Amino acid sequence: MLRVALAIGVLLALLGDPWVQGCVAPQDLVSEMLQDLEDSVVTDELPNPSVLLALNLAGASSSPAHKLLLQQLKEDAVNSAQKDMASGEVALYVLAFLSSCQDPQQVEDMGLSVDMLQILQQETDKELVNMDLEGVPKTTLYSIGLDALSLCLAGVGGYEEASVVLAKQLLSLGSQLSVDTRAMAVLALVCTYGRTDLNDVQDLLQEVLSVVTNSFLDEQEEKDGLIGNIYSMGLALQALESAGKFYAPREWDCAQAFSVVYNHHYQLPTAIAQLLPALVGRTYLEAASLDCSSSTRTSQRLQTRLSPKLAATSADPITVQYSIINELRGQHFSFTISVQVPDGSTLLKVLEVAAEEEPTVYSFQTEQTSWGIMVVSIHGLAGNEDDRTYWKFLSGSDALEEGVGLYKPQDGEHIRAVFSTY
Ligand code: B12
Repeated sequence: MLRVALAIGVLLALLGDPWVQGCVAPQDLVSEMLQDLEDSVVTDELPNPSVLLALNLAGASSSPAHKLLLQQLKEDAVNSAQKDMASGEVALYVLAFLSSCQDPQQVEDMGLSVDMLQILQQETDKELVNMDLEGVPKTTLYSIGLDALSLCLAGVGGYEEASVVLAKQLLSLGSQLSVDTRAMAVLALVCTYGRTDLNDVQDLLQEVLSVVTNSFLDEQEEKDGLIGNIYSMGLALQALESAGKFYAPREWDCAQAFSVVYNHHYQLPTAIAQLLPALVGRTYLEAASLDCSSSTRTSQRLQTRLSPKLAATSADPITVQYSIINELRGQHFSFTISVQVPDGSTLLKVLEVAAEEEPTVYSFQTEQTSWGIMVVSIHGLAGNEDDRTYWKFLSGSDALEEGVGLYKPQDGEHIRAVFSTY
């Protein structure tokens, strides 16, 4: 087994250089990612619209997994869009349906029908009203980006207003906004720029698109290809691929940016789903203009993968300090515990062991989301969308770039969960 792994390692090293030459990823990598996305479609989990969107953009629309996922999303849409979905979620469903050549105004399942565009317009209005009254959206600016993009691609009203709000926020908040939020906004603004007839709106969008895309290029130059972190690269690449004319005549060294993502092994389906379109030279902007009659998937999945056993965790225990801190709401508290877990454990294991050892202090609750397990409550204190609070995880003073289900602490590390606002 070790010999096979070494042989693959040598092969990958030999293949390494040519991979980075162009700005379309090697077919083996694309096939592997497509397979991971298809494998993520299972009957008993929440359907993920980003995965369907990515499958469609990558031309993989004829598999049983694609069919099942489309069916699951329709079922979910007719059952919960009207009562349970926030604007960004509705927007993602609209993108997924558009990219499957399904009419989002008439999503049907089990004799029920729902107009997702009408719901999207209503939910976007609520975001903008909140923005007007409170200075912050009902959910997030990221979601307003998704809303504006979906409305624009669907060709219905409301996207110009949302785009202008976004553009002004981008100008005033600049790099205080995450790369993910700015990249999603770029996609929305590029779409609006292409559709609006209003000259003053076009001028504003042109200015903002130039500022934001140039800031991405600056960051890429400073950080050897990285824009934000490895999980924002998918959207950042899509933004730069779609907005070339706004940073022209400046050139984009796309190979440098692509090399960053080739050096990381993405596992989470949502991370892969945001990245894969960019790796095949596509962006979310093409979601409504795909030819659904043909599926272009040609290559076979990379047959030999490194055995997961090679990455298996050893049983040696490590010690992790874990603190929970609330200095924000109600009764303030701060507790710290030292926990032993096997080396290679995820942070979730640390939280579980702490909760087993002192349940009255460290008990916590989680929710399954498109990015995996999110911690929603600790010590009886829950994050709340209305007052924009959540449990933020830090190592020392650095915010973690992964959730508890993925992040693996080191021996001696001090993890802090701090009740925060966003
Ligand atoms: C907005 C946002 C948040 C908001 C969500 C608030 C809200 N009500 O919408 C807040 C501030 C709470 C948040 C928190 C965190 N986030 Co966040 N978030 C995002 C962002 C920018 C957009 C997500 C979104 O709205 N999608 C659209 C909606 C329609 O889709 P959705 O699936 O319904 O969205 C839900 C999930 O995305 C979930 N969520 C948001 N962040 C995270 C992170 C993790 C690990 C999980 C499991 C779930 C989750 O909240 C959304 C709303 O319910 C993404 C960027 C991206 N590229 O996707 C980062 C992103 C998903 N977040 C990330 C991270 C790291 C975190 C934190 C772990 C940061 C920290 N150090 O504490 C925490 C989660 C901690 C915990 N308690 O478990 C990473 C995840 C990377 C990874 N490998 O898992 C991303 C990709 C940003 C990045 N590039 O680093 N986040």
